[in-house]
Amino acid sequence: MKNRSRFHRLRSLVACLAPLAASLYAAETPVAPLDGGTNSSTFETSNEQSLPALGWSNVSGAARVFDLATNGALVGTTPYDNYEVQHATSTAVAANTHYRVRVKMGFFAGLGGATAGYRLELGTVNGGVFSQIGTTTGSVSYAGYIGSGTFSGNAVLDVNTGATVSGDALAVRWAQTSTTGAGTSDFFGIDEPNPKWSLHSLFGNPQVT
Ligand SMILES: [Ca+2]
Repeated sequence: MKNRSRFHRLRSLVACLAPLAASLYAAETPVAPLDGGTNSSTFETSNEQSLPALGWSNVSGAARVFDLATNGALVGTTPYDNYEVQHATSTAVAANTHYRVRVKMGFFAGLGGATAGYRLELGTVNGGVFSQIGTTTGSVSYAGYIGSGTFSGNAVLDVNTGATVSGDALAVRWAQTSTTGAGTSDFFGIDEPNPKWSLHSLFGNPQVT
């Protein structure tokens, strides 16, 4: 009887904790200023701006904010050339925190046929030096014209920090690492970069949405 009673108490405790876990899943806060609403995230500038612009800078190659279409995005300056960009945020890295970085990707091209590789990183910047916390890579195949709002893929990076962190400002890096090249879609780039943080959950990280 005693063991059965303990079992019931444990089951009640789990039932009580479930809503708490659900609320932790939902509690994601944007990393300013990449909040999904400012032009640093949306690139809706109604013009073309070479980097550095809107807090973004070139790491390698050359890129630009391009909004001479319905939807603005951040793309390379030279067709097919690989490039890497960075945004140093105004938010310091925190200990024991879950970060999720999302970015949409696509091609400023009417011509199909390309598959492009990418690398997405979260890190910190101190004195211009980038220190990586986490990274993910993948590839995206052409699905339509990003200028009219058709995205070809999404990247999601999940990172958990430990008990000790630098306290430096968070930074997001994204790179085009490969492309099919001439005769296929050019100008592969990003839109709506939107890193968020949430508390660690004892029940695992939230599902990708
Ligand atoms: Ca946009």
